[in-house]
Amino acid sequence: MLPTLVLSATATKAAEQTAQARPNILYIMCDDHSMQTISAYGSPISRLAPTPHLDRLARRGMLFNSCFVENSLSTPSRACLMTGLYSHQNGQRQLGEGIDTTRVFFSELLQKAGYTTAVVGKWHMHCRPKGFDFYHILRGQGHYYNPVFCTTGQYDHYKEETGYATTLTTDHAIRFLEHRDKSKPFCLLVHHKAPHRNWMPEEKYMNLYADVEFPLPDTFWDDYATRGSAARTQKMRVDDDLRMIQDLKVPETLDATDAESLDSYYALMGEVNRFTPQQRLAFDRYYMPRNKRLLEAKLTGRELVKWKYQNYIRDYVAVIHSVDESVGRLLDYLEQHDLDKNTIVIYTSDQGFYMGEHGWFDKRFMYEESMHTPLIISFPGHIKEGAVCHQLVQNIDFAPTFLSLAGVKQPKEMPGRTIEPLFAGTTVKNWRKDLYYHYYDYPTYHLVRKHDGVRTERYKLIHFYGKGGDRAVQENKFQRMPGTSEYGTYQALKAIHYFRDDADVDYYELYDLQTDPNELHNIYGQKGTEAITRQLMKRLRQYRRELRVDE
Ligand code: SGN
Ligand code: CA
Repeated sequence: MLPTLVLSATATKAAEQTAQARPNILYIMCDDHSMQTISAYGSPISRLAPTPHLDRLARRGMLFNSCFVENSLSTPSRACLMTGLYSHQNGQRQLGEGIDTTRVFFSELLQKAGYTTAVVGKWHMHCRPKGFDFYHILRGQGHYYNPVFCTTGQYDHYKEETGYATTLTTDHAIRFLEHRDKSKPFCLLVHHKAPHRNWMPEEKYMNLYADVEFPLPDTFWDDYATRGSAARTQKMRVDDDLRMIQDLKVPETLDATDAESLDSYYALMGEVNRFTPQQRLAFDRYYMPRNKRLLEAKLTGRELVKWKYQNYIRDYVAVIHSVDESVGRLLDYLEQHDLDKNTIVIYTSDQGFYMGEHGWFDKRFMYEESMHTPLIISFPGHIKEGAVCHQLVQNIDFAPTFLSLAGVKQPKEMPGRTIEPLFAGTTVKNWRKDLYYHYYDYPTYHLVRKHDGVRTERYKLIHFYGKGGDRAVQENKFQRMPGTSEYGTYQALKAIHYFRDDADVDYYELYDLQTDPNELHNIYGQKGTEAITRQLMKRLRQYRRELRVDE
């Protein structure tokens, strides 16, 4: 027996040494964080609300200018991250039910390969965390203030914690780092709830941007003149769909005779009633005088819309300020514990977000601000400081990247590829030239129609399709299944006649991103576009066929 024991001890030691040579992975993902609000990307909004710690990360590593999601919505995006599969392959097409839990999560493979794995913050999947040694996760969308979390071994048993979600999530991340098994490399996913709607800033930052006037995006007053109906029938407009009470935090506008107004009031009070007296004081101190000024000003028309825009952005970037601080705390921790050299740090979001472009908030569309997502990676010794990458990356690539960093073979069924070759900073020749996108979550909040399409470096072809209202439900598995959250959402929206005017749609749009980066001119069907349209149509059909999208 002795020789075997000796052998296995040696083998364990060797395994530990190889494990230590592999990098730690720190993956930080926000919920709905737009590139427009990260100053490293340089947009006008971000210049007025800078993010010094995210910029520090970018200076230490690589800023990706062309990272895209495959389905711009939270749970589908997370399912894509965990499985490395497109939505139709992992089952998570819509926001509620869907994930095929028989699919392998990359965390399981890393764990088997000797990594200590952890996830903290917003999980937002309709299943238990799989393949994690440690988890400390929020319930569903989570709350900003005094949220409830459940922890390893106690899935679904939630306990309230006093404080702000971003800070608490960071505390739990650091606690994991402190108590982890230090003989193994780690993979830690820090998933913030922030800056998801209704954009509740931390009490000390509520008034941070109170006096800043943000510029309106060039496309703010877009009239959708050249587009099909989907851009017009959505409900995600800053003017009509931002709720005065819940989103803009003006409970004084309550109209108790109106069901939607009451609903919005209860939703805001659901948040406000969670406050400690001190948090409540901070909220009242900022929002009450601001609201008083608004009501006295009796704004109407475009002036009121501009007020909504300013206050939407102010809250959103104040929420980002706490996220940026969290990034700073995590980077400091790595430096102070000599972990910065052998840790790859990845910062991204589950999708992009409209900061008033085309008059919108929210996401879902294949138009740039939503499909495009931030990606910043630092990896000392492997990525040169201050590098920029323009090549096309998609969230199906994250799982393959983590696996290759850990020396694990990529399962055949994962369609993405590791982005490690891009780290060298030179153009990789045999890299992908286009991406496939598919959004399915209709009919539901914001009424964005189903669509799929192809984006190349220069062009974008989108196909909007699907039946209207009730008949669309027949196409969606979970929406017609009583007991599911999809069904519940549908019934609630139907009760307020949300889908009243829906028609069937089936049409294409085409954009030339080089001459029209704001996607204001749909050129589909125009003279001179025949060849490129044919080419993109062919590619789209090829994607659908190869990926077996319709099966
Ligand atoms: C909630 C939000 C929507 C948002 C979805 C999905 N409404 O339903 O505005 O689009 O989440 O967001 S809210 O009034 O409840 O805030 S996602 O990031 O989870 O996909
Ligand atoms: Ca999201």
